[in-house]
Amino acid sequence: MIILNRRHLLSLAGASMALASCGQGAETSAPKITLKSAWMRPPPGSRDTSAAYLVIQNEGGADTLLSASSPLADEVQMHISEMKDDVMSMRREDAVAIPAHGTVTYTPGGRHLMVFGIQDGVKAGDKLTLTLTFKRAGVITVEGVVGSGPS
Ligand SMILES: [Cu+2]
Repeated sequence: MIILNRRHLLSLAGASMALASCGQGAETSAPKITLKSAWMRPPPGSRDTSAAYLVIQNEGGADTLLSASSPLADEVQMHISEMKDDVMSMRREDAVAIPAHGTVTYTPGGRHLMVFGIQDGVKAGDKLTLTLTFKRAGVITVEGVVGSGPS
């Protein structure tokens, strides 16, 4: 015989209610995505290429990041840096899985958004707008900064 104390019984009741309210369960429930901590390094010298970073937080079902863009640049690509035979290299990702109830972090040394064709005069302190398109959640925009880290 299994004896549960009152506290366990209450938490079990809470869990089953939460499952019931999910309806179809975590796999098929709608993604609930929040973008935060967006920033981009100022393009060095006369170059018009840089890298941008952000945190993709998902409190719902699984989704897929399909593309990114910014009004201050011609093109934004999803990239990932990898260490292979002591050499750091990067490759483009066409789609990035966003797990259910998970977080995907774009940070220096790992995943980054490669920003091409940055407009002249973009400098530290400027506002950064990034627009990400997800398979299920659609288009989501986040405001950030140009600088040495998230504001
Ligand atoms: Cu890159």
